[in-house]
Amino acid sequence: MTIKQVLPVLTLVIASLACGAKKSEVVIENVVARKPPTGTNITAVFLTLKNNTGMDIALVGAHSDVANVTEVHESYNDNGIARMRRLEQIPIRAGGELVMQPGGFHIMLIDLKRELLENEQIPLKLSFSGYRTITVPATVKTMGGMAHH
Ligand SMILES: [Cu+2]
Repeated sequence: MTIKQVLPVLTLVIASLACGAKKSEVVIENVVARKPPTGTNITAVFLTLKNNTGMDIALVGAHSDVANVTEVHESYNDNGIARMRRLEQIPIRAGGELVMQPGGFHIMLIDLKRELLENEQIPLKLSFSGYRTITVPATVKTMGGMAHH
């Protein structure tokens, strides 16, 4: 076999291994904590979550050691005014995806205990109903315009 013949085979093997590892799992990616503007002690975390468990689950809570209070939030538009509210849970169907992004779902870090540094990784613990608790690293990044609380 030439290298040109081997490479596609290798790629397939690696792809199927990666899929195998993610089977029956909750997969969380792109976990970013917005670097709070100077003088503020509140910020939001965004992420993408894929429910590959084959069961309906729900995100029911979050915790991070860097904040005194961590809440699951949703941004919404109230007659042209951007507001947020706390959610008791966010259901994620079997095979479904939860996208947390500016203007929508997010995790709110309230009353930060210390400054967050650019590119620092902070641990974020996510609690579910129907699934085990997961801790993922959130990378602190400066992000463009989103309304404050
Ligand atoms: Cu919020």
